[in-house]
Amino acid sequence: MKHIIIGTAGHIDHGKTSLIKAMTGRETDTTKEEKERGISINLGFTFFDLPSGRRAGIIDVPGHEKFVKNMLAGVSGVDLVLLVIAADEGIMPQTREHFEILQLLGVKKGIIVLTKSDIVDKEWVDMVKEEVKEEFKGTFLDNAPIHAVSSRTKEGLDELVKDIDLLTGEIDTKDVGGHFRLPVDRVFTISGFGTVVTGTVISGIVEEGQWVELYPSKVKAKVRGIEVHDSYVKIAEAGQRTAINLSNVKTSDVKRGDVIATEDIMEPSLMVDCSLYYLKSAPKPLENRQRVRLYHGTSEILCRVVIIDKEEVQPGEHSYVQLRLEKPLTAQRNDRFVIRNYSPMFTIGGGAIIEPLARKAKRFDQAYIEELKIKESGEAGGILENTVKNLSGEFPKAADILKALGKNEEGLEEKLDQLAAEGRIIKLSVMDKPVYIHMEFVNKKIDSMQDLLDNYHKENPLRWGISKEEMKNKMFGKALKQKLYDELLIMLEEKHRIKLHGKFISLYSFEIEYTEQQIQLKDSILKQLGENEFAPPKYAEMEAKEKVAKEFRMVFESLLDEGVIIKVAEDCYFSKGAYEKCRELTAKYISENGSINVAQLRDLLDTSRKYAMAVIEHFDSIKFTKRVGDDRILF
Ligand SMILES: Nc1nc2c(ncn2[C@@H]2O[C@H](COP(=O)(O)OP(=O)(O)O)[C@@H](O)[C@H]2O)c(=O)[nH]1
Ligand SMILES: [Mg+2]
Repeated sequence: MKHIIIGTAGHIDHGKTSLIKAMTGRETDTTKEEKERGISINLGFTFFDLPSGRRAGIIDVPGHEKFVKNMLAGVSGVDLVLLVIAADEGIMPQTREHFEILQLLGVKKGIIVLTKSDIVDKEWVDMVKEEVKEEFKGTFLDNAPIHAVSSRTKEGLDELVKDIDLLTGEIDTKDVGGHFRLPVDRVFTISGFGTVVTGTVISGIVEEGQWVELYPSKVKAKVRGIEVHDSYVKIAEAGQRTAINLSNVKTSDVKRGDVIATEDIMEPSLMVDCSLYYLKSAPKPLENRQRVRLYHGTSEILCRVVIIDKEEVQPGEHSYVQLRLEKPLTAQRNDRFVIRNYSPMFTIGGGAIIEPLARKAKRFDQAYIEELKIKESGEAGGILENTVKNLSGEFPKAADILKALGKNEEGLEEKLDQLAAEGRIIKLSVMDKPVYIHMEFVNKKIDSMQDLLDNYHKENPLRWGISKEEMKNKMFGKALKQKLYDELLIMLEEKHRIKLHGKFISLYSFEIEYTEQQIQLKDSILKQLGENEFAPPKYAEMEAKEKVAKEFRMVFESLLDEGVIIKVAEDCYFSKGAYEKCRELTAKYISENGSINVAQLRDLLDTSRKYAMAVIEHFDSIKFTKRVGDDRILF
């Protein structure tokens, strides 16, 4: 399943909060102060059910200049941004600043929403549209849809929602394979529960009951409960807005800016190396050791910028820098960040973290700069990893990968093992030669499998899921060998992505839940089968006693899936108890008498010849008994 976060951005009073309310019916300004002053101060959270059935999380950010810090804390997990511009005012300072931040953080998709269309005329709207197109030429918003709407009259909202639905459909699957990480944006106490933190899961999955680590304090805590969009869940995944109830920590131990993640995966550091883009709009060059504000995830940390490869950085230039932090930061390679001027506060640049655990760099040290370049391009494993990614659909062995690389690769298998250890690829090794597939390929498959299962569970709430065979045909076809498929399924279950029930696959957290009426049907079926256990009634006879044919079939099939009843022959079902008893009696009879025939079985079970025949043929077919002339012996 895809999890999507939609975020707002734009100048204060341009109608962000009103737009969210008009679309979702829910208010994101929730504090007393926000309501009284009529402005957003902190982040607002809600969700939105799109026409396609997808549910998107929504983060509404404050537009006021003074609260850009809060905006930054919200925007790091956003997939699709609604850049809100009031049609009467047009582009304003925080329209630009928010846009620059989105660009620096690598947000890739957006829609431009011109609000308050009800208070301007059409010519004016057209003029603002032209202004907007000009402004965003050559950026990620070039060619983004532009919608003129009114949250007051609701004009244009339907078309906007349609485009939101369309664009969210194109968003890439998140990194559920990586380690679990959640930058904390709120912390509070709920009496009787204790500490609750909220945030967007940016990678991996988190499960009820697991231990996590708080960074940078390195305090360990246990996940007591998880909530996503106001419902309790067992698991939350990358891309979901999540509230986590933690035990073993006090509320005062956690604050916005901390990261909750898998244990022992990161080390906080006071120095990080980065590739920095210094904004064209910055008013003067960036000086060495200038004090700035760093924004990463939901944290704000003061630091000094040591410029490694230049005397100073001119507006519009790129540079390698080392940030010397006043408080420890817990980051991973390739994380994005933003820097703002110390005072007055405005955004001056941003980029990616290249080395989260840096050693002290000397300025203009060529060897150090070269090392940063290599780390930045991620060369070493990159080409190999890409090759595995491209071939994944064919389930390649090392020899296939070598061929596709087109050059002799020293120690290929060790390198593949290394990628597997880093969680970038997966090695399946049940066959004589292992097969390697890329995590991204697996994640896409998991997504489609979960979508299929989600729909299936909705339509068949009493069945244990889709059969393994059907799933294989739908997802992989013949390209995947049965043994590899079985191993893949086991691995997916170990990662808690799916659950296996005999020959069926379900979502990991799926449980069959009977309604009152279904429980009555279940009891009735078992009672009827029990009354005459070796001469049970036919399906139609049992069904005829109930008024609800469709429900009856659902319950009946679910009992079959579960093995509570067993199909012995066409339209002949035994309860599990009767079936086992019948097997025991037969085995005992044969061991005492050497063999059994149909008439003897009929008398043994005190049933009719028809049923005895059905039972004995069934026993032959499952190789429990074997036919010798007219007699059966044990197989
Ligand atoms: N006429 C009109 N007023 C609007 C519209 N959307 C918002 N407003 C008004 O503009 C003001 C600011 O709206 P708000 O949603 O709080 O802006 P935000 O600061 O961007 O979240 C409020 O007084 C709203 O009632 C609209 O579509 N039409
Ligand atoms: Mg607002």
